[in-house]
Amino acid sequence: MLFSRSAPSRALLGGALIVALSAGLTGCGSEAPAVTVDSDESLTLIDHPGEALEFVIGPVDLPADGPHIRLPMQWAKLPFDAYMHGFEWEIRSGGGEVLPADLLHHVNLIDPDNRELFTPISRRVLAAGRENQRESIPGVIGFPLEEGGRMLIATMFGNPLGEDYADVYLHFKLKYSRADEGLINPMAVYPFYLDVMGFDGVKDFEVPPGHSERSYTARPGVDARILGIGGHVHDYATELRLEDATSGEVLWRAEPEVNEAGRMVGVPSSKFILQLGKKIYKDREYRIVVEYENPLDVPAPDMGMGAIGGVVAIMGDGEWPPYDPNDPAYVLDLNNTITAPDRMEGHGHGGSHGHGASTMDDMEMPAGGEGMEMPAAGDATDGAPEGEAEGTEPAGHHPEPEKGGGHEHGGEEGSGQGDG
Ligand SMILES: [Cu+2]
Repeated sequence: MLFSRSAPSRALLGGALIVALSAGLTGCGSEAPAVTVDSDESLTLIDHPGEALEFVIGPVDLPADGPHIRLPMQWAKLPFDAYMHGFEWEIRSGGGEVLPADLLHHVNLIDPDNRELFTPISRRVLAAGRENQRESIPGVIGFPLEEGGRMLIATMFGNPLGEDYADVYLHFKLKYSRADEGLINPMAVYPFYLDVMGFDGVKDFEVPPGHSERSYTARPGVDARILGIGGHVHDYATELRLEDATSGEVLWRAEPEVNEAGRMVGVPSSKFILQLGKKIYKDREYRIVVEYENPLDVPAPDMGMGAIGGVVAIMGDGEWPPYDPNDPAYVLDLNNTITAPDRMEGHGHGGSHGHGASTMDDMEMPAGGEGMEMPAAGDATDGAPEGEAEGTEPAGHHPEPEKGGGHEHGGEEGSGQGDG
């Protein structure tokens, strides 16, 4: 579904729809963070009727080679029911001039009112960065957006260019079709996300010399069919796969692409829509596995990651499990997500491991689609985190938890590219 660039109506949707978060967290206990909704002039929502909802985020000033600038988390409230079919974004000046895409580090959309497929944390809707400026899925499928639905938006700018930029805005368009506007609605699909490090804490880990692997096992919250899948790894990864933890059957396997220099370029993605998807069942366990072969005699400089993102359709009359606002994992994750702007940036990405382009930002879908990354909702029917991390690395190599921030892919940093 190509995005046709007709003249925007620039119908501003008004302050009531445009809200931002002034994160009022109620401690760090087991209560869900209280989210204070406030008006905020740094986020504007523009509807391009029948085409796209555009978030305009900014302005920020970005000094040459300056530090990453993470904006406070923002909220948008969706103005109507629709199906999302992809996105595209641009960086522009206040005067409308298109600026280099390098000025965006990443932007992540999170739906706090739905959960992930495999884990009880809030739904990762999409992650975009320098490597994926546009993604789309065929018009016959779409991610349902609900009127009044809340979308958390985490934006990080960066300026690796040797030149100052001032008055910089992100223009992010969610491409949509209105529900009930056609003869039939698209088939609903949902994003999902699974990480070898589980769903809380940092997402990168030390990669020792030689062979190592990491895995994580979890159950989906509903029977589903995987329609598209992609992944994200760092240098020296040799394989990323998703398998049935009981039978060992491999549902998806990818070997990362490397360039002449041996650096990771990306993870090939796959789509299964023509086979009606790879079925996964809520009473079965699935394991994500990443393998590394580090040729150095020291730990890999960029550390390691292993994550899968894709889209699923619910099977039969199954229902996505509701999120549990009191689930400790949900609470912890949302707290981490909301407070991320206040925390230190992590080691960032070395720029060598093809981030956005590779990880869940890279969902290829049929019909010439460019792919869309959408993590999905989850599992944990009884509220407790169900997965088990199974790193095979020597113990004691986990980076410090969250605080000093490694990357927070699952949550916050889905697609970021690095500090280069
Ligand atoms: Cu990474």
